Amino acid sequence: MKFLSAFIVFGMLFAMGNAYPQGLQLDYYKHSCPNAEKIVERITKQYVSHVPNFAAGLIRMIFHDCAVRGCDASLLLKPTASNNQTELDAIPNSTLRGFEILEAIKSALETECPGVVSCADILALSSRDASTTINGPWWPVPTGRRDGIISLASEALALIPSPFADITTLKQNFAALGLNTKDLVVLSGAHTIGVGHCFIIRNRLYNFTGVGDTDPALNPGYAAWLKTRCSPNPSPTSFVFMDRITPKVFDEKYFTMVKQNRGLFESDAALLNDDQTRDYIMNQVKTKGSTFDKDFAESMTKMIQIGVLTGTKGQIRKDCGFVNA
Ligand code: HEM
Ligand SMILES: *[C@@H]1O[C@H](CO)[C@@H](O)[C@H](O)[C@H]1NC(C)=O
Ligand SMILES: *[C@@H]1O[C@H](CO)[C@@H](O)[C@H](O)[C@H]1NC(C)=O
Ligand SMILES: CC(=O)N[C@H]1CO[C@H](CO)[C@@H](O)[C@@H]1O
Repeated sequence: MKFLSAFIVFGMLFAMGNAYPQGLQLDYYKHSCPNAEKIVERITKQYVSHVPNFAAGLIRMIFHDCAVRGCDASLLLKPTASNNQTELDAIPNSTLRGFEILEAIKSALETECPGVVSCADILALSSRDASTTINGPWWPVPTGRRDGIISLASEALALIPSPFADITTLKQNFAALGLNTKDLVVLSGAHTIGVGHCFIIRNRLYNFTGVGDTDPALNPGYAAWLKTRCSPNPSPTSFVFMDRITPKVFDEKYFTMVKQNRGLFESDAALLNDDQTRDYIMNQVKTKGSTFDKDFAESMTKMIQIGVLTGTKGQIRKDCGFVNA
């Protein structure tokens, strides 16, 4: 009997062809909402081709979602009277951007096929489409995620890695998500696009150990340049690009920055303090043979499957900002 059911399960997997262990599958909405993936792609491209930095916003957002309670769109839940401290209220989320894209997609999909496509899948698909829109890598996005109903600021604060973290802590943060040290260095390469706000590097530039000093791990010439962009009392909106060499291109130049001690955050610089992550960086900056695009696609494929809710778990939210009434 056991043998028979194992045989049936195997047969089913084989017949589906594209089943993923977590219960996701490619083109999950093929019958229930055949245009879903096209709609996500069209709207994402619309926004990202006008404002390429939105790609950075979406790629960061999928990380922050998957890092807390898995990729269940818990990140998108807005504070309510009964829970006024959702993930959105956590400090690391204070600079997220691109929510309007997800709202536009959700609203189009609710018109096309109401109550069918989850917010978690929308975010997973849209962040991939954002990458390809700026000529970044493509990765397969199996779908069938369902949306979570719990979102806690305290968890976001505990689980999203801090820009002040050292290499040991970063490795632990990633291990807790089922991601390894290679994933850590590869996914950090997302900092090839997008910005960092001055208030985050203020102490690194002006008061690293509390005596008015600068982080010695930061290239002095680069520190001097950063100080011209970020004052000791920066406005909350002032920022610099993380990859000053090619700020808007998805390439391996982030690793060149880190190698030259020009990584923006302590967490970027920390990648030089471990044999495996340092070796990876040195290999990417060689003139020939960066494997970054392919590696990024592989690590993203892993990341977007973390802790997903499938089957009868969770729900399909009608409004990504709120649990269904
Ligand atoms: C390794 C641990 C990580 C730390 C400590 C970290 C920290 C940060 C910080 C502090 C910012 C600046 C936010 C701002 O000032 O607006 C940032 C931006 C960003 N992060 Fe990370 N990050 C990490 C890993 C990742 C991963 C795994 C991804 C995605 C795969 C990612 C994607 C991004 C992107 C694209 C931006 C730019 C956002 C924008 O321009 O709107 N980061 N990160
Ligand atoms: C959030 O809720 C708690 C407990 O219900 C309350 O004490 C606090 O004042 C609320 N905070 C805000 C910003 O509304
Ligand atoms: C630098 O840090 C120390 C210790 O945290 C603090 O007492 C001092 O006020 C800071 N100085 C500036 C200029 O922020
Ligand atoms: C995008 C978003 O909702 N950001 C919020 C994140 O948390 C801060 C407080 O830490 C809020 O002020 C932001 O509005």
